[in-house]
This record gives sequence, C-alpha cells and structure tokens, in this order.
Amino acid sequence: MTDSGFRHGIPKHLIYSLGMDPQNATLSDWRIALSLAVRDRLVDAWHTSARAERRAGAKRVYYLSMEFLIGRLLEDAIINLRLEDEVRAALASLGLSADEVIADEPDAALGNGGLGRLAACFMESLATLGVPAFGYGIRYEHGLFRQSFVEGRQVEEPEDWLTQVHAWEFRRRDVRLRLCFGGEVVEEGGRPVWHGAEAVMAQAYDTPMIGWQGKWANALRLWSAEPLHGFDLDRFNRGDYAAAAEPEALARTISRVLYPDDTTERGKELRLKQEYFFTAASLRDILRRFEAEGGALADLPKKAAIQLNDTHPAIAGPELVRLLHDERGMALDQAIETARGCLSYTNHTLLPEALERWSEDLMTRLLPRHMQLIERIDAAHAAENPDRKVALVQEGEVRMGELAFVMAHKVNGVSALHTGLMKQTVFEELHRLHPDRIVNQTNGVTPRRWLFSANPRLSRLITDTIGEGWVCDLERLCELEPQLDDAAFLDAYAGAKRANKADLAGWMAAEHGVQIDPEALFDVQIKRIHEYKRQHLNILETIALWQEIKANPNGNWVPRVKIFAGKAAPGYVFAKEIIRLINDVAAVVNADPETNRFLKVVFLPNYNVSLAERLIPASDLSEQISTAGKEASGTGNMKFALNGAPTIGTLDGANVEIRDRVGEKNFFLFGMTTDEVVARRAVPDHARQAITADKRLGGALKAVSQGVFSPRDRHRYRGFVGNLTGHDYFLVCSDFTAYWDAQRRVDAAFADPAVWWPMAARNTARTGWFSSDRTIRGYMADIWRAVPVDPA
Ligand code: H2P
Repeated sequence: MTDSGFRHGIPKHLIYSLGMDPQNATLSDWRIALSLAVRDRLVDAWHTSARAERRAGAKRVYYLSMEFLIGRLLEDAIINLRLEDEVRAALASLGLSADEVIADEPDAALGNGGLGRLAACFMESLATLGVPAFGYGIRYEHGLFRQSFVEGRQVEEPEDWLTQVHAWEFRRRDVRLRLCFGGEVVEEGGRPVWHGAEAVMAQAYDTPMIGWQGKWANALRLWSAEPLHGFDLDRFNRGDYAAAAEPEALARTISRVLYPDDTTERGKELRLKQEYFFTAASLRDILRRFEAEGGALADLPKKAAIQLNDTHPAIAGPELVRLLHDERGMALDQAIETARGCLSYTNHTLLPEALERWSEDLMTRLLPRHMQLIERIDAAHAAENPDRKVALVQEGEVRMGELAFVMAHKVNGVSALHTGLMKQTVFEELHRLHPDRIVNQTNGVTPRRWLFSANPRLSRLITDTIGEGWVCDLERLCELEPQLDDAAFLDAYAGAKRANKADLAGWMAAEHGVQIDPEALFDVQIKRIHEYKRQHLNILETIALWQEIKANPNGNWVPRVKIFAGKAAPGYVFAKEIIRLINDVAAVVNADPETNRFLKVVFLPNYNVSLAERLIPASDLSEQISTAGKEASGTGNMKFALNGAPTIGTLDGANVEIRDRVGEKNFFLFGMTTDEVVARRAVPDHARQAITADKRLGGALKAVSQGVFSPRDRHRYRGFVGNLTGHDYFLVCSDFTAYWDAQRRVDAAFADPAVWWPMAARNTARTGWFSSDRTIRGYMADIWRAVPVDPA
C-alpha cells in the first residue's frame, strides 16, 4: 500500500468497519480506523510467519506470564512496519496530527511493573529475531488501577481500557477451552479421574506482535473467562434477573482484574483460580497444537519450550503431568521427565512475601488432583535425592518457587548479582542438589521502543553518525565511542537532550500546571512504590537539600527538578504514605519563593508505559537506589542509561553490570553492598547511629515529624518517622550520608558541561548490551534450544 493506500484505508475503516460518518468522527474514531488500517498490514506478515514455522516443524517458545505490560500498540506497529512517513502524510491529508492520534490510544496496562514490561519487550524481541513464539496470559477486563491524587493521597479507580474498541485483537471463535475447578478425584478402572465441580470457558483473543521491519509476527494469546452457557433463561422468565445473570458474572470474575486484593480467603482463591485458568488453558492449547502436527508425546520437549514467568504459572508442572499421565496414559515418571524437559522458570525476586505459597487446604479444595500430583512429584524428587531437605509442602503450604524449580530443567535469575544470590539464599538447598540448573539471563529492553521510538532526536543523531543498523544490533552503539571527544557530536547530543527536556517542560505546564526550568537537572525516579526501592531515601535527601538551600539562599546551587512517578499497591499502607509525603513536600517546596528557583518536586500521577516513554528521553539522572540485594535486576536503569541519563545507584541488580560497562567514572555509586547490608542490620540501633552522625538527616526527619509538610495535621508522619528511626529494615538512614554525597558529586558534574555530556553520551555508547535481543538469544541458547525461522 502506498500512502494513498492509507489515505483511502483509514476513511474506509472509519466508515465501513466502525460505521462512522467522517463528519461526526472523533479523534478516537480516527485512531481506531487508523489502527485497523495498520493492523491489515500486520496480518499478512503474521500469517506468513505462522506458515513458515509450520513448514519448518520448528520448536516454539511459549512465554506464560500473568502480566504483559504492552502499553500502546499503534506507534509500535507503525514504527516496526516502517510506516512513519506514510501514516503521517495520510493523516495530514485528512487534517489530523499523527502525534495527537497516537497519543489518544489508552495504555493496555495488563501488568504492574518490570516483570510485565519485560514480558512485553521479550515478545517484541522474539518477533524481531524471527523466533516462533506465543505469549500466553490473561485478557483482564480492568488492568492496573488508574491513579490520581486527592490532597496528596493516592486514589485508585478502575482502569477501563476495554470500554473502547481494542483494535488489535482477534477473538478466536474456534479456540475455546473448558476448564474445571474443585470437585473430587475418584478411582475409575484403576485410574484416578478428576471430576471438577465448576467449569468455565477460556476464550482466546490474539494480538499480533510484530518485529522490526515487519519480517516476523507472533501472537500474544490472552484468555478471557466466559460462562459455559449463557444466562439462565428459566430464572429470567420467572423475573429473577439477578439470579439469571449470576453464573455469567461469576465466570467472568476470573478475568475481571489484574491482582485482585488477596488479603482475604476469597481473594486468595480468585488469584489461584486466575493462575490455574490461564496456565491450564495455555498448556491445553500447546498440546492441541503439538498433537495436530502429529508428534509422539515423548518428543514434546523438542517442540515446545515453556517459560514460566515467575511462580504465577507454576501450577504448569502438575497440570502438564496430569495432562500427560492422567489424560494420555504416560507413565508418571516419564510424564514428570517430559514436563521438565519443556518447562523452565524465571525468578524475579528474592523478597519472601513475593514467593508464592498456597495453603494445602485451598489447593486441595480448588485443584484436588494437582495436590495429589504435587505430593507425587515431591516423593519422586525425594527418591532421586535421598539427602534432600527441602519439601514442596511445608507447614501446610505448597511452595510454588520450589515446585517451579523442581519441575523446570532450567531456572534463571535476571541479573548476575541476583542469580548469585538465588544460589546462596532462597534456592541454596535445591542448587546444591541440581548445580547445573540455575543460569543467569540478565534482563534487557527493546531498543525499538525505548530508544528508536521514544527518543527520535537522539535516534536520528545516532543514525546520522553510525547508520541505522544499531536498531536491531544495539551493541553497534559502541561505534559512537570515537565521537565522544568530538565537540560537534557532543553539542548535537546535548541539543537532543535539551529539546526533549523542553518538550517535557511544556507538557508538564500544559497537562499538570507545573512550571519547571528546562535548564535544571531533571532527576527522575519512576517505578512501583516500594520500601526496598527507597523513594523515601530520595525524598529525605530532597528535604535536606531544601533546608540547606534555605540556610544559604545565595549559594551556588545547581537547579534541580525531582520527578517521581509510580503506583503503590492498594493494600500497601506504608508505600501510600511515601506517596503522600512526596506530594506534601512538593506543595511546600514548590511554593517557597526562597528556594524554588533551585528546587522543584513533581509527582506525576498514573505512571504507565507511555509516561515512561515521555520521561526517560528527557531525564538527566536515573535514580536506582534500592537496598543492595533487593532489586533483582531493574530494567528502567537500562532505559535511562541508553537515553543518556547516568545512574545514581547502589550495587544492586543490573546496576552492577551497567556500571561495569559504562565505567565507574560515568556512574554515581553510593551505599552499602549486599554483604554490608547484612552486617549493618545486625548492628543494634543502626538507624539512630546514622541519624546522630548526620545533622542533615536528623534535620530532615525532624521537619517531617514536626509537621512542616503537614501543617494542618502535624502528626501525620509519626508512624513513618517511627519506622525509619526504629528498625529501618531497608537501611534508609544508614545509606543517607553516602547518597547525599553522591548527589553533590552529581551537582558538580552537571555544572560542568565538559564533564557531563561526555559522561551522558558514554552511557548511550556503552549500554548496547542491554538489548532484550541479547537476552532472548541467551534464553534460546541456554534454556530453550530454539532457533529462528526464515520466513521466506
Ligand atoms: C521485578 C523485579 C525487577 C526486575 C523485573 C523484571 C519483579 O519487577 O523487582 O528487579 O527487573 O521484575 O525481571 P518490578 O519490581 O519492576 O515490578
């Protein structure tokens, strides 16, 4: 199609697919029409890929994940299909602005943070590399909640991305699978048979995921829960409308929301149901495809690599054993072996509260056959490893991390440091028994979205300097290295960043009514709010800086804007207090005429993928300040570095590898190491000691506790301060002084353009290794043993 193709294609979809009269069409109508026209172009590549992989009899990668944080898809598709110019021209001829149309798309917020975004980057890289793959997850009716602030407090509202037409997906009428819960297991003909008590339908919806230059596309297959039968007509006719609709409502509950509150028993049950629902549907789909292609069951591992993204799909172990053993008659030992040959598991966190455990009672009630099989798997593992000390069921709970480990042929961590810690801590015992099972695959991010698309100015400069090959071969960014001493290149580099910052400042003024100075240092921390990520360390340093500026308002201060964004889990009270404190500090500091030339604080609401795409290219400094040993990898850290924002950070997660690559001079390191953290925690009164030793920290905490930022409610932060002056588990106080000092090193560097711009540019030139293409190649070689397929 030429641009005249789009010029016709867009109105055609508007009129004939959406039934809209162009005279009445809204921006959203045009955006959906454009999406349908672009989607038309995707479909051919997608079918060609599917045919090629069938022809090749290729091994497929199946990525099972509770989250796929895909964000907006329109721009991604336009860019990967290289349709930027055609689409712009066609829209202009229709009197529309491409930027406005693209920005109208709601984010598909089907995830929470890094784990879900990683899954989305992986889908893009798999398609770019031409690896036959399916992503499998849940088509949540409501993704992660929408966040707003009322008097500084987080307010959650349901997110409703599906109320608009979701132009990208295809409902697969032919892919509907029946799944059961509950009931009992009975012996029939000497074999155990599970009779479920409750059944739902898993309905497949496919969204094509297109790779760079449109050469390959895979499906993201998301399951929606539907009732087996429609509503109850008898009850309806008797006038009992609510009861008639009940079965349908109950079935749909399963795919209603991402992360239902699971502090109650019913919430836990729903969560486990979700996990089983999408895992079981996906496995059945995988086996159906395998059997349709006529393979012998024992060969399943040669054709299917099934990756479990965290423990959420860990029930895949017993479920696959059940499908092979109970339903297809394979011997139990062989079924376990075959399942293990297919399955592998990625661990994303060592935090104990995130390693799932389900009570034996709940498991027995919901999945009685699986509970039996978990015991059989455990017994088989014990028989093979007589000196094993770890049991899959402990103190009445099924341990999903251990289950995933035992049922996987490979288990991976997501950064070198994290993988090492897995071996030493949570999986110490299992690692001793299976020393070859744990491997590392350091995370990565897709350069198409996070550099090429999000930062067109810098991309243009890179392409003008080294050609376009870097987009799918990111390590070629090292070819920029010879330019890093060239004044003209550095000027252009700084110019791109300044223009991005000016755009951001304009947007903030227009959208949020906040005035910021584009010349100031943009210091950015954007991620889930969590004590281990230590947004409170950042805000305490901000308060201390404010006090210091007030004490010396004529000092030579480097102007800064502290930018925060991120959501707190609805039940996480302390994280919500951190948000409120940041907002309260912002209100006071921004209104202070004495200091606000030098310091502004902004907390942007409703953090999501699109906001990250806007902020990262305009950032100067990347805050990666977790307590060492707690952040498994981080992926935001990679995006910032690539876009030329040096890191201020601890030796945690992938920060370690970033620093190794950019060089220690181009990274603002501070804080305790993992070992020092452990030692420090053992010091009684560590927080008090740190506070006594640092007047600035003491002053900041005092201001918070005296209500300087909550003048009408002076005791608002009593609990917050009590936490930090008390046990301070995440060692905010003990790392404060080092953080303050590192921030002053940042000031000095930023104040000197001859220091700053080469440093920023070195971050771009040296972080090409953090492409998710490299990560996916690692999984292919070490875990999946899959290879790309030539579409031709
Ligand atoms: C988690 C880890 C990150 C990691 C990411 C992807 C769970 O994401 O904490 O360290 O990079 O998975 O492996 P997040 O905190 O962003 O929700």
